[in-house]
Amino acid sequence: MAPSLLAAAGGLLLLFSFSSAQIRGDNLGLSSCNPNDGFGRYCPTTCGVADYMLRYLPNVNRDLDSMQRDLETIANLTQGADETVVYMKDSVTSAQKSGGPDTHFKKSSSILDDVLRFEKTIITQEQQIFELQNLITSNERRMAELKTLSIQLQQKCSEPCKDSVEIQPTTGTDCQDVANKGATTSGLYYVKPATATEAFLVYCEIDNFGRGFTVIQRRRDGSVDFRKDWIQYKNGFGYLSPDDTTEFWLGNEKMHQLTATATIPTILRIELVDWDGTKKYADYNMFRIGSEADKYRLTYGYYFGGDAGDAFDGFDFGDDPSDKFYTSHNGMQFSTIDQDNDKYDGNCALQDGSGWWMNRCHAAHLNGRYYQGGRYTEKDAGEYGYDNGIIWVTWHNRWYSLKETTMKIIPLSRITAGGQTSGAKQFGGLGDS
Ligand SMILES: [Ca+2]
Repeated sequence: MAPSLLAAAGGLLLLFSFSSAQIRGDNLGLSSCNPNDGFGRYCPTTCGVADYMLRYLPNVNRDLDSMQRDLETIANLTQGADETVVYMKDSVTSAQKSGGPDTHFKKSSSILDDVLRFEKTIITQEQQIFELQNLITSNERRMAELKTLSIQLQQKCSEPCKDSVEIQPTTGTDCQDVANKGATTSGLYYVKPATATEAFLVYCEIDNFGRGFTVIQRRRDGSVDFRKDWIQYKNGFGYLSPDDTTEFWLGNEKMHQLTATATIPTILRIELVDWDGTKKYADYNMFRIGSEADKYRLTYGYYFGGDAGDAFDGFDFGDDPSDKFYTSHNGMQFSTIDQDNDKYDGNCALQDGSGWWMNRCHAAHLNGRYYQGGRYTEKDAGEYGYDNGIIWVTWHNRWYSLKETTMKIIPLSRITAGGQTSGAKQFGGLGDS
């Protein structure tokens, strides 16, 4: 029994050290997985799988280590038993060798003691074996569970991940191009501006006039945290949805590609909804986002109209005569919590927890923190206590955070020709077109 147990223990040790080595091997490289939460709502990402594995690994490794220790203990005990057997054999031999009945009696009682001790050892070992068997069973069960989970994950990820999201077949350089090609439904489309190396997904808002707005920013319920770093603002974050139900930032690089190469002037339309459900808008002509080398600088020609007022031009808060100058946004570079490109001693983006074309700092701030109900105070604003909500100060003051925002672009020609009178009225129908 002892040798076979040893063999079994050895086999188990081998088996488990092999499995644990394998899992640890898989772990290599995954720990440096760079999370990218851009638009991956419907399929588990590589990072998601890695996170999942990493969460499981420590427990499994711990269990394996503890099993290994138990097995070593058992191996040691078995060796002890072997030694006892050898000792007993020796005792018997020496008893046989020595003569005299008296010595025989002494020897036999000593052998009896040894037998009793040995029996005790056996009982202890049996107990240990029983416990070990339980441990093995529970570990086997756990391994089986892990295998099932891993198979489930594999099944989820092996085929090209099938999103239930409908992506429209028409493609173009932007949403107006898509609409020009006959697309009439708002939804998700692939577009590829002239300088883009690959097509990317956008939400196109296509109205009854055949106008195709490319949506570049959407806030609606605070479900996405807009406190992101430079890379995230560059690549975009949040979620695109075919029914316009989610929040996102399309990404500075894509916004640059969409606007910088346009041959006709681009209109930026900003649509805002407050907590009473009132909707207002502001249009800017010749809207352009610079390259990353120029820190995605915002420029526009002029305020083109709207009923929300021209907050991009700055605002006189009454604190200082320079207020308006230092809160205007035209010509400002983009700043994030980790990249300070503003006109202020500190980092506006860090203090306000957002990414935006900060001056010193803002009169418009559509990537601000989401405040349910709208009204907030310096105290609510956290560590720095500055106005950090979703602000359009020519409509509501800076301690009022808007409920919904949309930033979308369209060629100027489509605003002025056909459906031009529908500017404000059309916005009245936001969401039901
Ligand atoms: Ca600064």
